[in-house]
Amino acid sequence: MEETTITRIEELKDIANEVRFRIVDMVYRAQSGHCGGSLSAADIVTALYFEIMKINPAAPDWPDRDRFILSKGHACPVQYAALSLKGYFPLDELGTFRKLHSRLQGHPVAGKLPGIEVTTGSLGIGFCEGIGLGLDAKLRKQDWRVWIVLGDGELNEGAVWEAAQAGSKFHLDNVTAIVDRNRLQNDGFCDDIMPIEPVVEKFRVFGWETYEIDGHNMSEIVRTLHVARQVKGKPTCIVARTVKGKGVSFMENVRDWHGKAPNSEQYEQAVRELRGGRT
Ligand SMILES: Cc1ncc(C[n+]2csc(CCOP(=O)(O)OP(=O)(O)O)c2C)c(N)n1
Ligand SMILES: [Mg+2]
Repeated sequence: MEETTITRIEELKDIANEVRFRIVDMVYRAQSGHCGGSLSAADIVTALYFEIMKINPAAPDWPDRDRFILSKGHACPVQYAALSLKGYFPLDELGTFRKLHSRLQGHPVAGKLPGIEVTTGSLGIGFCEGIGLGLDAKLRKQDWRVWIVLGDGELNEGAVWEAAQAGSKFHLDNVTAIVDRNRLQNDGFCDDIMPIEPVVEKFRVFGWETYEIDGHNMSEIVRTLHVARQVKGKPTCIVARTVKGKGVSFMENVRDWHGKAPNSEQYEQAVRELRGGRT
């Protein structure tokens, strides 16, 4: 199995922090967008783009590339930040987020921006498309993999569970889903809106290999993603315990920060916390 060195883990933590700064900066400049669920997924998305996935920013349509799907499309600032830092498009373009005619719309649009495989935003759909892509790879005997990030509130969508059944029926060991288990959705705590527990057991009885991890522990994330690649005969679900708004103290675990832009004082405080004040 592949190993990631301690030095590399430290580099990945730094990249995740830069991703977090870009998220807050993008939403602040647009005065619109979703900070909370972008920040909670920053460590997971960084590990995927910068350590795990077989991708090439210089050839975004390379046929053998791994496919990444942000099924919780509202959290696209995290994907846009990772894509630009990885070199898919210039960092300056992040400043066009949510502007008219921008390639960086409020939800990811396939075919508009290099690196976006699937249009998402309607919760549940990206996961279903990911299962379809995994089946496509199997039928065509391709060895690329599908990595899907979905929200815990998103699991309220019935279609997720229909697709989960198909994933195990077709033995899609080329599919890994990571649930960003931040316990919040936009209207409140998942436990109050529509509880999903016992979520790990649910995926297990649906025929998936399951893991539960700390979604902010970079070495645990990377190690588990490496392990997921080795699973044979069934898809893998990693339930990652996270904090919504992670990294910006006043956003952490606060429902309001699901889809709100910081004002200038809040932005400055966030930049101090994430970057010691450097913009
Ligand atoms: C089908 C569908 N229903 C409702 C919404 C509106 N909506 C946008 S985000 C969201 C909450 C999602 O919560 P979760 O999946 O937990 O995301 P996160 O906490 O990671 O932001 C809802 C209900 C939507 N985008 N799609
Ligand atoms: Mg959530």
